[in-house]
Amino acid sequence: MEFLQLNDIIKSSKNILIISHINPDGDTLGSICAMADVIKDNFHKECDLLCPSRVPKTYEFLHNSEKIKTLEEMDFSREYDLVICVDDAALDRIGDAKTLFEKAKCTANIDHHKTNRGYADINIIRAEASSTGEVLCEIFEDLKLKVSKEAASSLYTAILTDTGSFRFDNTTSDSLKAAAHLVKKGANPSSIYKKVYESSSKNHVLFQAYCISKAEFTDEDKVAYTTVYKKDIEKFNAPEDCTEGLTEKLRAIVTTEVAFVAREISSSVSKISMRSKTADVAEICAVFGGGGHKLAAGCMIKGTVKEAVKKILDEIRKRKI
Ligand SMILES: [Mn+2]
Repeated sequence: MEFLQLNDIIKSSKNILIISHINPDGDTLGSICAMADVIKDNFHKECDLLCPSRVPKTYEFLHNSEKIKTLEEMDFSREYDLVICVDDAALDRIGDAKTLFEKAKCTANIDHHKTNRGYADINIIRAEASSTGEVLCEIFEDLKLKVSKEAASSLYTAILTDTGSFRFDNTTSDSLKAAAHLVKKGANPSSIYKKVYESSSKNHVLFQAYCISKAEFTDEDKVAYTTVYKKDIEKFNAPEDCTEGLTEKLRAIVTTEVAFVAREISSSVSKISMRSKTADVAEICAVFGGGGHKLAAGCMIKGTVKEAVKKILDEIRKRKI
């Protein structure tokens, strides 16, 4: 039903903007890049792509990535016929791009976060899907839209990264089926794997090793966490996305139940990234206005890194993990 609505609104819209979330990952970027290809190949329309933060170098290999605009490059007086939010659990996930969303004649929201409340005119939210990439596969297949090799590679990247290379508990037969389908369409698993996971800079790896070496373990080692300060990032000359994958490394320890990384954003704001083996960390992050998935969530906390760590530990202990 919503699929047809989306199909019709794409058909009747002259100008379309597709927006990823801030601090983008492979799912949101792979999904917006694939959408642009699919809309171009099937509806013969060029879409504008917008990422409200810098695109990590790792994802520059995605087809259309060079077309992704920054907020500075956008014309904010423009009224789009259609604005599509992709993998954006809530409107604050698109940052200042909200202005363009609010001005649009019609809006769509394609996502897989269970916390997504459906803030657009057309909402396609599949909480059971591993990734937004997987949701898009379902939409494109249902609407019988042509998916090129390039779009298939972007969608494969989206599913691969959100499932942690098909290892996380969100990996279902549907995600594997979607991935198989994309490989049939020309996505190359080994080449994409190398581009995503084996292209880190030396500084990035050394920085993560440093963060792990200073990790703290509490509550009989059930809780593992580390802290990341601006000065350390500068010292290692680490890239913007230097903490990507760090929390998973702490969760990989056999005794860990809950892992988190507290990163200094400014002197009064800290960013928390949480992972767990079974506990619902989305619920903990929601206490601070954040969200995500049961086993992978995040939030921003007002306070220094030290204060943020204390607040998170308090919430974890309240739940007797
Ligand atoms: Mn996602």
